[in-house]
Amino acid sequence: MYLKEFDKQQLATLRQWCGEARHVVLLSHMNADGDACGSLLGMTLQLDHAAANAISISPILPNSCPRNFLWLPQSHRILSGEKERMRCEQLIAEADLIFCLDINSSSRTDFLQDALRNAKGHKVLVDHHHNPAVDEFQLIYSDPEISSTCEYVVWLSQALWGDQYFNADVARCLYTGLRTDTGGFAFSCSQPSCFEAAAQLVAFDINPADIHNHIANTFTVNRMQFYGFAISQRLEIYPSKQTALFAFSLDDQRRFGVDDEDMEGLVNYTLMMSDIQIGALLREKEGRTKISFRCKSGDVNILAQQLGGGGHTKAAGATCTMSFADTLHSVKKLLGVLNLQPVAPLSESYSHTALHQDQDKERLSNKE
Ligand SMILES: [Mn+2]
Repeated sequence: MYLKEFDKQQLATLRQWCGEARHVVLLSHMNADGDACGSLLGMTLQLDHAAANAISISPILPNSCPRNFLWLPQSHRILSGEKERMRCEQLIAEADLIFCLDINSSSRTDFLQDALRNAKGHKVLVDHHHNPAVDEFQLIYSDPEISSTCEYVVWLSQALWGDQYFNADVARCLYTGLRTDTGGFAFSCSQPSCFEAAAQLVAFDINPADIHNHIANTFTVNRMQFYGFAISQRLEIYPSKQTALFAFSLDDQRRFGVDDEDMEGLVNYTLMMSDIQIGALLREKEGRTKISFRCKSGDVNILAQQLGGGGHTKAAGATCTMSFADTLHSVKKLLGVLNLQPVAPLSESYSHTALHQDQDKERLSNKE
């Protein structure tokens, strides 16, 4: 049975802060993923009981809860910094206890970072990214060896309160982050503790198949057609460098009416090819380009850092304000594929008709 070691004095302090807090805020990062939403809500639901003297408990995301995670218990409580900036900034300023989840620094909260930095309340970090900004928080629970922030919340809340505030809703939230941050228990889960946490959560009679459907089987027709276009027309494959990349201009995205949420996960398709070790995805936005890196071996965090970004060893990202073309040039240079010719994409005209014509020709030549 896994038992994470925690400093007893720090636990006592945090337990006391939770018990005494009048206004609690929970915050996670811009463009929240399953781990951000799951840890935010999993912690909120426990604090509903653990923070017995709290008048308000406010989970906040810089932008809204993604459509994919609106099914999570109590997701309606999540406040959107984008939609209610003044209210969120005021809540952050007035909070006497602030939990920062799945971020390693205030800057990950984007336009809320000044409010967070200036806040007077106790700040507690719970996270699994590298290089936490140690000066910005009074208590730091950070471990890059742990699969997900949701897993961390499992161990931390058990150390704080035992199982008393766990229930099926909490378990659904936390299992979601465990599942999404490990790609369905495929990566970042080499520690047995990840599976032990999952086992404990499943014991609360949650339905993993149901959660899988909520997370994975959510495509719209537009999104599916965009994926077809992406793979046939916008996937550059460089076998000699074991590298593949997608690059989407604003026009590409408008043509199919897709947004960031629709492109979430597409970068992982690069690694579905057995010979590919590193994949990248570039998305042009207004005045900037967002880049995501993934790898099976090696370290893409180093690549992302060279573009001013960061993340994990196997999954990292950056945002560049250069033109889309210049960003693509820089990324290709970093990946060592700048002057290489990618495997030719399937042509637009390579349709069913073209295939039949080829077969007809073949039949004719066979006759001769
Ligand atoms: Mn995470």
